[in-house]
Amino acid sequence: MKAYKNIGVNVNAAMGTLAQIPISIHCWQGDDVTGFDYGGAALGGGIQATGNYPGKARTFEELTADFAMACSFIPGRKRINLHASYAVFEEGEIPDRGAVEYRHFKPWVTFAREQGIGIDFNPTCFGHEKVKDGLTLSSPDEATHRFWIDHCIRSRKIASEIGEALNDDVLCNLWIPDGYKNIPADRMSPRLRLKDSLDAIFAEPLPRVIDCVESKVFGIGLESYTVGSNEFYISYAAQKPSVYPLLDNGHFHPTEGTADKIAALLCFFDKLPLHITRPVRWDSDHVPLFDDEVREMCMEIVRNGAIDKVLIGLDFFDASVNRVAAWVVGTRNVQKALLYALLMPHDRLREAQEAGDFTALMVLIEEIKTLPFGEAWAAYCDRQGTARDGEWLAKVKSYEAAIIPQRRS
Ligand code: RNT
Ligand code: ZN
Repeated sequence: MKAYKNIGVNVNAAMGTLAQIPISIHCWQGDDVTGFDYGGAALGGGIQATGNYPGKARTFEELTADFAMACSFIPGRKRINLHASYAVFEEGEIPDRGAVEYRHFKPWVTFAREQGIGIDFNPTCFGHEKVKDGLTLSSPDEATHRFWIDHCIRSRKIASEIGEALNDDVLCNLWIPDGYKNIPADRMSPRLRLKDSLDAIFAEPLPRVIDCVESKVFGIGLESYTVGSNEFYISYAAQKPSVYPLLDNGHFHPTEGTADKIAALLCFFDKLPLHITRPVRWDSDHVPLFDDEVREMCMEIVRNGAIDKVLIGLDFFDASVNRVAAWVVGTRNVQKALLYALLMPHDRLREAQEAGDFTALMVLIEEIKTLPFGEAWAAYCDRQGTARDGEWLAKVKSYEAAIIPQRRS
């Protein structure tokens, strides 16, 4: 890998750094965001999983088996990101979103320990009968917003107990679907109610929890108004030191660049959680590719020395392809993008920019694109004892051939 040496980059050091960057892999790619409560009520709230690829996981056992299979092909440090809807209820217990407790997540803690991974958490404020007229925390109906406030407080407590059990910080991310299909007459009242709800939810500091709020521009069926907009949550987080804004790169207008937002928010926040996804014209949650957008986001993380500040999470749910393969390729793509970013001579590039030598800057950035990156990635996979590209798909396919017939019911 002389080519990297020639531009002043140490490939070994880059691989060592990459191995330490945890990626929080969402559990919900494994079952199209169905969850274990309410027998898979329609998602709603602007999010959709499309496709009917056979063999999706239906139980805790199936989902964890699939996740573990995916993890075996993903190098480096990993976490699993859970939703409250993945509570594991006991035999005979009636699944109840409003009554989730830490005990329902103990099987996940055991699984995480076995896998040597961390856990992150999310209250699930969608796909439920208590969403009223499209609203949860911003609902004018007292019983409705109280129900969801209570659910969010419960979720934070669960996150805290998971953190205590694993001796680790747990990111607890709040996303709500609240919004309107048609033009509202009052854009402010729902936001003021959301603000009050958030104050109630975050009133009690809890150990081991990192709280964040996820904004969005619009959702399918909620095209005209989103209560939890970017401006709303950035402002909320800015005035609440314990709460961080989460950026999902599917949640902005299509020509907005999320990479640029990372560099802006890092000027003010000491932590910045991300959902990396692939929006295709909208928040479609396709599997992330090794593409310009993901690479550019990773460059901002690396070149700003923000590896410990940016909490990298994934958020996609493609039901048209093998779900285990989707996890593997999507996560590996993000790791590839991180490695790509780690293999850039950022000091040299910055010096060129600061000196006003935009010619050298452009030439260097373009020349980096054709360096033998594939060799570096293969060397990293070897070093981590994980399959190289070209070596894992056949194994996922034989796993699939074994499980699909059992999951036909
Ligand atoms: C929805 C948000 C949110 C969800 C998950 C399931 O648009 O991106 O993060 O996708 O919580
Ligand atoms: Zn998201």
